Amino acid sequence: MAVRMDLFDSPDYYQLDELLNEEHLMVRSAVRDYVKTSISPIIEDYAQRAEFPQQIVKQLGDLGCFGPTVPVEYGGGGLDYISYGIMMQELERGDSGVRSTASVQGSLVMHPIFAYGSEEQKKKYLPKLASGEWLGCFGLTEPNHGSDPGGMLTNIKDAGDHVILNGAKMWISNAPHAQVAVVWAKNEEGKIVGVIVERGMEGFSTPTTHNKWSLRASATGELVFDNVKVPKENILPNVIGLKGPLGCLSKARYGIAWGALGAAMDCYDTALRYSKERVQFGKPIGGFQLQQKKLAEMITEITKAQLLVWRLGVLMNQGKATPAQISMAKRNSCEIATQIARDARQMLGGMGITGEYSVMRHMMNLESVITYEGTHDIHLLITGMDITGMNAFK
Ligand code: TGC
Ligand code: FAD
Repeated sequence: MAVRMDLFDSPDYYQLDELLNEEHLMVRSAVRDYVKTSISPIIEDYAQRAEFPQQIVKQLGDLGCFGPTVPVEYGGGGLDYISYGIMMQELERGDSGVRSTASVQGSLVMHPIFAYGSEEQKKKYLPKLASGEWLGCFGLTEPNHGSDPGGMLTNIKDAGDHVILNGAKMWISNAPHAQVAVVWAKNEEGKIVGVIVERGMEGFSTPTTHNKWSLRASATGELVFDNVKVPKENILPNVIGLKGPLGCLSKARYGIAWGALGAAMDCYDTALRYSKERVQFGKPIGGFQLQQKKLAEMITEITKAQLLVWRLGVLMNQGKATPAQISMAKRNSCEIATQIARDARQMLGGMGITGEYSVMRHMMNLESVITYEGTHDIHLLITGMDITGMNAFK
């Protein structure tokens, strides 16, 4: 079953396009065209079958969606953070799983290699990851350490010219198809380090996670390390401690703040169009006050969130955005997108539960998006700690 023809028209209630430069608009137009022609026609089928559309890896690489802020000399796009945000918004407008593929590759795999890697590591991995020749994944979460990654048990032990890696990661996006994994593990001093693990290393396996009702077109898996011999040259030399993975999460959370908004915009646009076409009691349902309330609240929240992520993008470009500011935007976009998807689904009545429209898929996807990269509650506590100076986590 294919989703209906993609008629998406982006809401711009406060003329925010005037805040974008020519490069931003070109990026948006290229990614929007790609989503309309290559994602919307196929994504519903893949989601229904719970299958990852592997062809998108090369396509996203060709389009420049992997590592857009990484310098051109390493295969990245050399673009600014607003362009990166717009890309994530447009991809997630199509499907959160497609955006996930790009966020993981760019922010969680290429970024740590770029920011913390040796020159040899950068030259070896970044161009292949940027082009989509290789797919990467990021292993932080463990079965018993999700919100509290600092307690991780995965570990490395020194064995001369290599280390021995043991442990397990779970809920890892892209894992079943990845050639490369950036894995966070404790060394013998109990300090967290990043290790690049390649498919084919003996003792390394990536079992698929089945039975998801969310992000069905994104492949999720485990990373299992059973005495894996990893050459020491695969350890990221320039970072130690939890700030390594958390620094990557800041980049990815920024992308999600824009991305979840894309899903919200698609749900709003779909509900608005439907409300003008669907007639009950002799008039379009958009003429009833209760439906207008939903639409009016959706566009208000979308407009507020658009302003928030745009300003955050400016701060990112200036190197001034704080992790707590990023948390606020990630949390807000996920919250409003989840609510908008639920309201849009109701506005579509029975049709809203079918794959004929994108809203139920977005609604289910957003349950993952509001959970991964730090849950809704964790981001609230980050804001709470930032404004009070008191830590309510522990
Ligand atoms: P805490 O003591 O607060 O911090 C440890 C060190 O890290 C620094 N730091 C950050 N650095 C950069 N960016 C950030 N966002 C940072 N947040 C903290 C901090 O300054 C400190 O540095 P230093 O030099 O003093 O050592 O750490 P904690 O153990 O108390 O934990 C804090 C907490 C709970 C906020 C954090 O661990 C957290 O964010 N938990 C949520 C876990 C999470 O987000 N996991 C995501 C897994 S990856 C994923 O979900 C990918 S989905 C991808 C997709 O498909 O799109
Ligand atoms: P828990 O940490 O067990 O939390 C359970 C509940 O307790 C939550 O509501 C949480 O908010 C709450 N809670 C926890 N601590 C506190 C506290 N101190 N105070 C108040 N409430 C608290 N991880 C990766 O490393 N790489 C990936 O690529 C990746 N991809 C993912 C893809 C999908 C589809 C999903 C669902 C997850 C993915 N994750 C990934 C894992 C994700 O980051 C974690 O699921 C998330 O961080 C939450 O961890 P948890 O599931 O263990 O929940």
